[in-house]
Amino acid sequence: MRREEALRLVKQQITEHRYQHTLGVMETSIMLAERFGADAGKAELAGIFHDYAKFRPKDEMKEIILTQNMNRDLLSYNSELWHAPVGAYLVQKEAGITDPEVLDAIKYHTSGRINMTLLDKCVFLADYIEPGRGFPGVDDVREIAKTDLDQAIIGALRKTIFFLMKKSQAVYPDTFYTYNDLILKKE
Ligand code: DGI
Ligand code: FE
Ligand code: FE
Ligand code: FE
Repeated sequence: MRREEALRLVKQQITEHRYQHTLGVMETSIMLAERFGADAGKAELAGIFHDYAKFRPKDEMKEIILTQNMNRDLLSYNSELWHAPVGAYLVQKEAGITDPEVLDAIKYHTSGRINMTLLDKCVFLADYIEPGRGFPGVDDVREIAKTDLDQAIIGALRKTIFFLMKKSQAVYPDTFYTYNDLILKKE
């Protein structure tokens, strides 16, 4: 699918603010893919579609999680987590995206997963460091991202986990698994 067509489909689904974030993630995913050796075309497509389901009604997302046999644990955690796996399902169904690597990068863009692919990593990190993001400490992660993809993701996960804990929110287990996986693989 061409970039213009993909962007047109996504624009109908999300707010203008989220669309600007999407453009940032698209550009940053491509940049990271080129830097670290992932497929830039797949990074572009996954970046464009990563937040496709961000504004779907909770009821609809819940229904999809149940009927499509996704991990039901999701329903016990913050509904902010749901748009990632639901998005992967909907872009296949509604936008005709079939590439399993692209669909996985969308599916795991919020929590990460054990054994993330290079593409997963580029999209996950782009979501955190795209130019529109102003999280405290994001500049540290941007700096690390110039040279070390895994270390930058560890930094992003650490900040996300701290952020959730400070708000006394539950942390989804996959977020911890991703963090541990990358820490344990560090040489
Ligand atoms: O969709 P975006 O805002 O671009 O970013 P995202 O897909 O990374 O989603 C971030 C939201 O998800 C944010 O509100 C925090 C929440 N979140 C991320 N990881 C976890 C989480 N919430 C819980 N409960 N547990 C997590 O591990
Ligand atoms: Fe998201
Ligand atoms: Fe994220
Ligand atoms: Fe996003």
